[in-house]
Amino acid sequence: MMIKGKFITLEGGEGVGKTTNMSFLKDYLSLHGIPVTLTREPGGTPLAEHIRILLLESSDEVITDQAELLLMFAARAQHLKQVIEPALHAGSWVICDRFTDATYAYQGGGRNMSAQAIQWLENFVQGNLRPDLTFLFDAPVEIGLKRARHRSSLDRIESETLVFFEQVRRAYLLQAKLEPERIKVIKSDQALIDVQSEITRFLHPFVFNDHHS
Ligand code: T5A
Repeated sequence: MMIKGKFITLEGGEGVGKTTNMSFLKDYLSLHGIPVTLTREPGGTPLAEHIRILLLESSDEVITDQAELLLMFAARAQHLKQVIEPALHAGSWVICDRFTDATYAYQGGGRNMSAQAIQWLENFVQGNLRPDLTFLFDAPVEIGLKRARHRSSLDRIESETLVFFEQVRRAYLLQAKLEPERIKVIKSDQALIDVQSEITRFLHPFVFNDHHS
């Protein structure tokens, strides 16, 4: 079946503003008559949301790195079949708060899991499906963590060390360097209005080239 919608993902470290800017993106697309589906990872379906709880809740049992990686992809497999692919086939644009770039950054960069293993799972679970456009919200680690801490108590992954989050940030920025066409880096340690004008600068040509051509 042909994919008619576009797949946009929002990425970045903790508290950098992905969720805050999701409604801005939705409003922009809706204003241009584009149907939008909003979703998130890990999560997006009842089963995948259960997996999210398993992943983010602190527990006495230490989750192994391999189990964490496989749970991320188990949630993703369900989410893709139940939500993302049907929406794209129906012509909706999908905006997803985190996707596989987060796996490369957190499990790859943060946990040092092999990129080949992640790539194998990516191909197995997603086939050819990749995001069409990704916004990477980037800010110094301390700023994002401070915002996240201010918003609510920290979950299992948010309670990792600063070194871990520096590795995550480095991995994300490296991905953006390797794929500059798809991944647009948004400087997120500035006022929200400036963050959103940067988003618009990239989103506008994307919408007009792809939707109105
Ligand atoms: N994970 C996920 C993996 O390890 N591997 C994977 O494959 C996937 C998919 C959950 C965790 O799962 C991990 C990564 C995560 O640790 P999540 O729920 O998306 O993923 O995680 P968080 O990053 O924790 O989500 P947050 O909601 O904390 O961060 P956001 O969405 O980036 O930030 P947001 O929008 O909630 O903003 C945080 C606060 O900052 C303020 C907001 O008002 C809010 O209070 N804010 C600003 N303040 C000032 N200036 C600005 N420009 C601001 N922008 C936002």
